[in-house]
Amino acid sequence: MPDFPPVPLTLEGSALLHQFFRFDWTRWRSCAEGERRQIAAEACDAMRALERSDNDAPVRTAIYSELGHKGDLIFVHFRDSFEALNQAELDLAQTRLFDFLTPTHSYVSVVELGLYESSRKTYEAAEAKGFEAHSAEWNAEIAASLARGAEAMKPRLFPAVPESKYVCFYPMDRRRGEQANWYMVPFAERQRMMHDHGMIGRRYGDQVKQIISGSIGMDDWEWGVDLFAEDPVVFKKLIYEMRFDEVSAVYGLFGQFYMGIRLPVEKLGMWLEGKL
Ligand code: 76R
Repeated sequence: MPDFPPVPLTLEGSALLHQFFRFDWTRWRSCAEGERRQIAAEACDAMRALERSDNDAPVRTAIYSELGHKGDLIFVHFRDSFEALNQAELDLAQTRLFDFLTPTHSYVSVVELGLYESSRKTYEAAEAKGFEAHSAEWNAEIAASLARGAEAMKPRLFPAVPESKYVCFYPMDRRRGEQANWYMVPFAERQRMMHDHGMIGRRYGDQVKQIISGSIGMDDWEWGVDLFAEDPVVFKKLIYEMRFDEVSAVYGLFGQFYMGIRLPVEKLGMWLEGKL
């Protein structure tokens, strides 16, 4: 087998921020009704601007009503750069509604397409041309291949936030234990396992939209998993089935799970009155 770098090539796209907040219902209810109405109207205007850049533009910030004790509201922001992402965070912080929100969690990551299949082809093609790994010609060959891939994959690298009713988010790692260590597994083995993973996933393709974001060096876990669906039970079925898949069964480590119900901006006012 050719001797190529162990790290698969990846393509990166949108910068992602997930924000999780607890809403201070007690303080909210103690506000005068007129003031509540004003704050809600102002928040809806701010959220409308965050949600889309204009009326016909795709969703770039989505709000979710969070289930369970972990929090009350989830804000998911997709932006073209980390500056734009931070600006969205700052814009939200300028609203008076923000005074009622306490962060419970957040997650920073970047949309990542892992290229196990094409990495091998790219590395092999560079080797066939006689380029030594990490030499100037080799770097140029890899960069050109990645640039072609980024162009072809643009819609997947810079997706809209899917408008599905439910979101499921959780962070995960690949195990680095004494017995099972993903990062010591030969490339071809990992490629095979990722292929099997993709085949299971594909069967759910019409029911679930997955967006994988990488967060190595950005947040506390290695990946963020976003699943979007119209039926929340599909999350359970898909994730359950994947638990039996080698790559999850042996190498998957999971953080906390968060589930939310989509709250289009038009419904934020109702939500603030305690109605979904
Ligand atoms: O992006 C692609 O469609 C290509 C195939 C593919 C890759 C490279 C793919 C397909 N995934 C990829 C990468 Mn995935 N995925 C998860 C989880 O709970 C668990 O056990 C795991 C959490 C789910 C539910 C899921 C769903 N995937 C990854 C990576 C990066 C790892 C790396 O590079 O080492 C992680 C961490 C990860 C985790 N995956 C799919 C799905 C689904 C539904 C698909 C099919 C998508 C489709 O074809 O529409």
